[in-house]
Amino acid sequence: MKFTVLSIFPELFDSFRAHGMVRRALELRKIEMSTVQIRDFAEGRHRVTDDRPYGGGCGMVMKPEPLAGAIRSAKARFPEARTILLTPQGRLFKQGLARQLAAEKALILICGRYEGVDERVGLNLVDDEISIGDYVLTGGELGAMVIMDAVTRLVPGVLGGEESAQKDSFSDHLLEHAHYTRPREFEGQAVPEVLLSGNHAEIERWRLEASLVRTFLKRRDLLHKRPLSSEETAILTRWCREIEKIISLNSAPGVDSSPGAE
Ligand code: 4FV
Repeated sequence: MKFTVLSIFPELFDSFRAHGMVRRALELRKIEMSTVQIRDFAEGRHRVTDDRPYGGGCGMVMKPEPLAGAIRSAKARFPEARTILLTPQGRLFKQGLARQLAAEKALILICGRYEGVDERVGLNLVDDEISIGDYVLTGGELGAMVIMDAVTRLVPGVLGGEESAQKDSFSDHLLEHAHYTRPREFEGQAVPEVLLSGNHAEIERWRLEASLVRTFLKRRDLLHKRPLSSEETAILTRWCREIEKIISLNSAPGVDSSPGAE
């Protein structure tokens, strides 16, 4: 995977590429990452990259010419690259999109600044507009880092044996189960016995149920989107039975506990 990042603050990526998994992926040559100073494509002594908005209003807009120059120079180096503009108007970045992008050979990530970039850039030179969330940032650089981080860990060979993207949260639209490590007892809280049992089938069952519980409690919307495996159906059915038993045994007198009663 070859990343090219276009920004007026390319130095922002120096620390990002020098630490952790991204650094290792660069060292293993699993990814390449180059930054382009958009100002290098701006005219004039001051290499201006922004200007006042037509129609008035506050703030400045990123000029089309320097951006177009930077995009075309990056495309000349990586003709197969997908060009992505980071913008709140883009489609929301999620694990599924990360998997799609990880299948590309090269990505050109365009980082806007100011109030945004001239609309004609998006219309003619951009394949995808992506947002990392419904909030407004001062620049697209953090979005570019989010995408590069999430995509890099999906590049085969980047995550070592002990790590795997297969069992990620959202990899199957379930939140990940709880994780524990030493010590066995921390401030009076013990690690669930099953995890110390060495019984891998039991441990897998516990982890699946833990994921289902978490997803049910924290992100029920995810459960509505995915087909249930027979094992998951069995787990949820057992919960329903237990909940119905509790209701039938303990519901306050006079409360209509029949299924469907509000
Ligand atoms: C953003 C987002 C974002 C908008 C104007 C940069 C800013 C400024 N990018 N997801 N949310 N971008 O807020 O990706 O140019």
